[in-house]
Amino acid sequence: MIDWKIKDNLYNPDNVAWHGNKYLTGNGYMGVRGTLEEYTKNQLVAVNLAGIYDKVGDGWREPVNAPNGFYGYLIVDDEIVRLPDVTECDGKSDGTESGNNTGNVATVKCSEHFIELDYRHGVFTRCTTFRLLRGNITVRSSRFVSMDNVHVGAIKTEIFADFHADVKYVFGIDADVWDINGPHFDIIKVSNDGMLTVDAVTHENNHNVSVAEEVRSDFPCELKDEEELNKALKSVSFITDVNKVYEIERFFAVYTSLDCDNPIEKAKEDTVRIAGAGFDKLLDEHRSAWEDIWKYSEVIIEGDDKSMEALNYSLYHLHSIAPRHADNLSIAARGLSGQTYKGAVFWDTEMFILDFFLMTEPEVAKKLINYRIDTLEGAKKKAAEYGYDGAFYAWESQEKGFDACSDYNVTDVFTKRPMRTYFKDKQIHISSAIAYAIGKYVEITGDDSLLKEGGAETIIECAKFYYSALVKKVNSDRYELRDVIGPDEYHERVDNNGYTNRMAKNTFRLAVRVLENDKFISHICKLEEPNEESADSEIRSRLLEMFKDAYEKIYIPEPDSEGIIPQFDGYGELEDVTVDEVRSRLLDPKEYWGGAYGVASHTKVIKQADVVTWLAMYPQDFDTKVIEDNWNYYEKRTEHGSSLSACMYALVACKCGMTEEAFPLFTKSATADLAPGGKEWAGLVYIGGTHPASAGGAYMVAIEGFAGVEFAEGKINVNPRLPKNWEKMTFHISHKGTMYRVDIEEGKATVTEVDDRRSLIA
Ligand code: IFM
Repeated sequence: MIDWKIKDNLYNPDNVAWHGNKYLTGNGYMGVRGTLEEYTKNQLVAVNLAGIYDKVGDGWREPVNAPNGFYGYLIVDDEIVRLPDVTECDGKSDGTESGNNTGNVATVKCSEHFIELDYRHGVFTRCTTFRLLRGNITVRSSRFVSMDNVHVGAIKTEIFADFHADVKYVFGIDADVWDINGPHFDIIKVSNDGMLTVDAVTHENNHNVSVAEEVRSDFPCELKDEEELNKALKSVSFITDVNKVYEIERFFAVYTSLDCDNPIEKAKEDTVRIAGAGFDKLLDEHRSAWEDIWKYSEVIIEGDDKSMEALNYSLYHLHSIAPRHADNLSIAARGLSGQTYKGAVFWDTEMFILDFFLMTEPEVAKKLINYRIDTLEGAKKKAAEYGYDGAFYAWESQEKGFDACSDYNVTDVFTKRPMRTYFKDKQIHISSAIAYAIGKYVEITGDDSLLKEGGAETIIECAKFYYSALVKKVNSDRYELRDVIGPDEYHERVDNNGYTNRMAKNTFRLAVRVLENDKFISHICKLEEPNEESADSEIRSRLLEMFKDAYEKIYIPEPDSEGIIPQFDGYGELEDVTVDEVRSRLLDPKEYWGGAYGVASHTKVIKQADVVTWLAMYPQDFDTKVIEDNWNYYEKRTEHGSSLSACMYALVACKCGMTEEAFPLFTKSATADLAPGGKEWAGLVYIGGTHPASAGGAYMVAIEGFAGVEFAEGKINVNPRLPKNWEKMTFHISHKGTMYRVDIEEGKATVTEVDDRRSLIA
């Protein structure tokens, strides 16, 4: 059995960026990177906020990082003690030596250092012993951002030394935050008058981001104000008794003007209250909120602790970024790990993440879809801008459906010039993902309230969009979707991408079902103007006719004479080379493989699962032989350059009974944030972060792939094909308002209704 903890024992400055993601703690409102308290923006510290964005000058619009209330460092015998930072290290430190520091920063030897994450409860711990001239001093701290009250965080720091150390612990709120395209705060008001506070104002929309902080210690010490630019700081000073442990507790609260009218007052109020409660009580409440979350979401795998750890660690990340506190937020492609990918919501949420919440916490799934319903106006605006009808959702969606995707989303490594990319204009499959998600929500939960609350209208608008994008040659009877980009982003502006056409067909199907059901018609407000009843029924008939026709006639590529489904028109004529051959043609390792001149563009090598994503969604479209042949054909030609790729291949492999082939791909998805090696830098731009889609994909593989859970005719079917070491698997599935426990052993599954049902749909 696993202990629900991950730990890194040695200090290596090269891992600072990666560990920031790996050790992330979060509660859906904010994500705190797994960095040390003494770190600053130079080590990519971030308290990343959900749903609040800002733009400065020509930079990309991105989410705002709040001032960091966990900031603190130690001065011993008048010298700052800290680990050498990235810029001071040669990258070879093994945790026993430090680099040379400058100024009044002590040259220290660190004799012991570890960081640990309790991913059952979202608690981050660090412990470092510094070897100084007069003896050893240890700092041990544990911290969390509360799952019980998402605005607050708390940290307990314990300090002890084997000599009489003259200690000053400086702590507070660091408003000099890390920004990729900032600075986002035009005004930063700091105060250490009584309580520590920072009230910052964002550039674009004048949003206030306010943080307040209090300290508690139960030993005699001198409390003083400290001055540093853009930091609200105080210090406590004391002389240590030998080996006596000194505890300092700190509490902070964050509010923005999107949360309430007077965020600074609210932050102060919360801070007084939580400081009064104390660290241990807050920790208990936080832990019990996490236990509630795990009750129906943990997946037990007996016989393979590594897989159980990787899978539940992935689920930890999904829980940490789930917007439980809000009704109109979704999940960004890099979660709450920073500003990468503009903090924007992609198709990742609907196609890779949604299933986990649908099956374990449908209330959250509903919120994620609500974000799309709320941003329908933005999608309609985008469609109109591109000359389409209906709703063309943002490729990189921020608040109100604003598309943050730039026309120049990649910088050429050779010329350093921005390259025209077409993700925003041509990845039209995004709208179909939203319609698909609404359909799936209704199918799995049995709750059609979502359709009445905007879901039906959203489906219709997505169908209208595809209808307006259809192209028909004069002499042909079929409809096509031309000049698109499918999931494989290396091949831009292609015709009839099979995945896109198939997903559009599904959108037409859903729209027909909605229009045929009288129940929803009154909820599809204003099908079109005017909204009189007779006109409405005419419009309804016209839309029905259009969508039925489109459903029947949209062209869906068929397997060729070899059984291979062409990814798009003309794919078969491209150069057939291996992924390694394409890689060997790179002149620079950071060169972009796609676009007009990319090394992969004129070859059959693809970035990520494309046809195979279609097969994962609609295995019923083809017989197993075709699916297997296409899997074998495309897997060889896939770079897996996106973390969205491996899980789709694993899922399809399971559906063909190829468990052995699926297993390493499952592991790759489940360990995307656990194992080293992810892409972190593109030139000087940090592109790393956590990989929620990969985490959600790993869940899909475990539950829908290995365990073989399917929903058909209103029932749960379980056809297990577990990997060879998985002796037993236990998990819960929510279906149509009831929670079920699934136990799999020796190839047999037992599905039991859980007695203590809770209200599954809010
Ligand atoms: O949505 C994905 C896309 O499919 C590949 N590039 C990264 C995006 C965000 O994860």
